[in-house]
Amino acid sequence: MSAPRLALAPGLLHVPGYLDRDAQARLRDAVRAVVRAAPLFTPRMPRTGKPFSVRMTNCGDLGWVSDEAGYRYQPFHPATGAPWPAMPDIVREAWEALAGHPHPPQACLINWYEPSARMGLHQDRDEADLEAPVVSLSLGDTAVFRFGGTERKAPTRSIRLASGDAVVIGGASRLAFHGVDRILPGTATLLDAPGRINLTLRRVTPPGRPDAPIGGPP
Ligand code: MD3
Ligand code: FE
Repeated sequence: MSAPRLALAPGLLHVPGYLDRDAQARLRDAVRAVVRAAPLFTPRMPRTGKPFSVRMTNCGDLGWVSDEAGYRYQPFHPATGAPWPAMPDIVREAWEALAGHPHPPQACLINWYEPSARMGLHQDRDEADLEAPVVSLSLGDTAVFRFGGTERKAPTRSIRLASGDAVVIGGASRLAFHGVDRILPGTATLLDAPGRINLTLRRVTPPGRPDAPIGGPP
């Protein structure tokens, strides 16, 4: 039995309950192991240095980081300098099942939202390979998520992303503006603390061009 897939917009697929409870627990445990090796860090806004309310870490060959110097992908943790931990099997399997893309993911960004955390409306455009989709997996408390069009002024829609949900963002939606308006604490029992984990799986460099410039100052 495969979970129903709901097309929210061209190229934008929501798969509610993609991970059953057992798979959610496996993924939660895998995230805990990543966080032990690569502690959560607080990213800062380019130029201003204003801290994000979301804390982050990564696994896989490349990880997304942000500080006064800009947004970028890099192969090491910004605080420890260690290479990012390997991507867990369950993360790779989700990409295989959902991405419909011939190359494996290079980066898995792990976002931790405490109940007060938000993510403002933005586009994901720090990847040199915009042909590949982004795959998102949610764990823990439900998020009120907003997305719009490829221009900031386009109208937006609100959806809820619950524990176990997957979203595939590709095609005409790959550069859609999106953000997290709020977390609904107490909507899940998976985690020890109220809050939400989101993983985003990505290709970063175009195939065959492993040294293509990635990210950099905006
Ligand atoms: C794009 N993360 O890390 S998941 C990010 O829930 C980020 O933590 C969000 O945006 C999070 O850059 C979103 C990926 C996602 C989900 C739905 C979308 C991206 C989307 C709908 C439209 C466009
Ligand atoms: Fe994003």
